Amino acid sequence: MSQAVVHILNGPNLNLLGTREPGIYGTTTLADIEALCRAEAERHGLDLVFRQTNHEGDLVEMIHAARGALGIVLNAGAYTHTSVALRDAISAAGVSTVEVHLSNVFAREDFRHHSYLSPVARGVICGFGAMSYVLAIAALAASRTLPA
Ligand code: CA2
Repeated sequence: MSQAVVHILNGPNLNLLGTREPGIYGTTTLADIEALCRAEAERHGLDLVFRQTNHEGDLVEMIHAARGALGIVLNAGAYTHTSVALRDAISAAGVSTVEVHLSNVFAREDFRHHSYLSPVARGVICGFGAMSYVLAIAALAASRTLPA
């Protein structure tokens, strides 16, 4: 029997992690985060799809492509604060989605305090760096046995 799958989707500029602005985002690269996510997924017997794009429409397509998955872990980057299209895609896909952020967006500029995605997300995890992703995978794994 095939294993449940979780899609980890990353938005704009996250490909630059570890190379710029280490004061805010640290020195961990996106490849490092992928490795941590793969280890966590394996621990829970989950398959993993890990993707990044700088384009809003591509993120919409990636959310559509996750239909039927156990869950999505989504760091939509700056689109979190601007995108009705991503919010509609999450609602339409009907897949349990955990919004994640590396930084504590509530400790930053006011414009980062509002998310178009949070109201349609299953939950939100922010401020734990790469661990935000790992915690989100653990939460989705637990959701297989816990009530919604
Ligand atoms: O904290 C997060 O994970 C964010 O989603 C990161 C976004 C930001 O717009 C959100 O408010 C919070 C920005 C990602 C940009 O990543 C960079 C990485 C290295 C250098 C420059 C940007």
